[in-house]
Amino acid sequence: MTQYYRPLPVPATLAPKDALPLAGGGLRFAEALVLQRDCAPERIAASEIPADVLDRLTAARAPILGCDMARPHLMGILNVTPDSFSDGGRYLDPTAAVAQARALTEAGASILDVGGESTRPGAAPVESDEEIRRVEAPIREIVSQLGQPVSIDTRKAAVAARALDAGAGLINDVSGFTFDPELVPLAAAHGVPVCVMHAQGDPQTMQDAPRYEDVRLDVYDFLKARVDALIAAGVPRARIVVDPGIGFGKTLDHNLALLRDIAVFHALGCPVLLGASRKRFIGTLSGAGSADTRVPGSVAVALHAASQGVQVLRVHDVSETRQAFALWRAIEFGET
Ligand code: HH2
Repeated sequence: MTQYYRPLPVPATLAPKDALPLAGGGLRFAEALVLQRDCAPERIAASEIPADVLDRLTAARAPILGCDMARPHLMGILNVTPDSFSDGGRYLDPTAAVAQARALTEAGASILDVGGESTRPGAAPVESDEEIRRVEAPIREIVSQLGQPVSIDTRKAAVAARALDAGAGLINDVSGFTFDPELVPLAAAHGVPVCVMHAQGDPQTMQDAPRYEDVRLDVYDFLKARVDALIAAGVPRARIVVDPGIGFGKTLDHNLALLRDIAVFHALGCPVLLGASRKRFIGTLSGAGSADTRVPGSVAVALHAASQGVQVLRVHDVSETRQAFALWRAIEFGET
């Protein structure tokens, strides 16, 4: 039976002397949980983890778009769509999009994630031409006016190609590079980093009845297979970011299980990205009905993820999340 290793991270100030660095960052771990299908987790010393897994858990990650992966970064969300669940219709005009990009940058976003197709549950697909029309001008303007790293949130090679030409530097695909067979070769040919996200089903039907044997381990296996496929196609591990895909074909319990054990994904040897901002499960748990009232819950999830060593947090509320991170890092790491 396959074993999966979920490190138990603590800040360096609280770690025992023999603790190891988690992904080359400021967190340490001296113990891990062994997760197995149909078995209770077992707690072991880090020294009992197989050497190849331990190497991937501890190795420093290469920078992504110039961002040092030894500390957490905020990826600001910029949806140039009429129908995104939180910011739909607000940034369709390129001038408004650039103004929001500037605000997100000033608030502390390291990367701006620009998307032209909503992938919220039930969303209808968008033709490539329309998606290109939405994202191309804003990306060109953001890169030329702000010089800020941009990722393109798309499932389509035609859209990604035009976005890269306009200055985007990372391809973020919520289908985990399974939707368009041309997207992997494009990423390899351009030598750009990618974010490979797990989703079960497509946006129109994914929330109908998602099912897993063990959501954490099923998602891990999917991401591992996609990382292996990307490496085989010429995208090295150092350029791959992994994301468990909160809300994409997941129930409330699935989302919570993934968040609780998110540190297991460090064993893939890639930076981990999390996108939970303002999503429906936060409303379900807190009673916050509209997306824009889910900021406190979103910040709580981002802080939890950062405490587990997640390197990139995809958020709408950059300023609020940054403030929470500043306090957390001052208390736990003595950074003032
Ligand atoms: N979530 C959304 C879109 N893109 N990309 C990654 N890597 N991870 C995510 O969790 C993720 C994502 C959905 O959120 P949003 O963009 O705010 O809404 P919409 O899909 O309605 O545009």
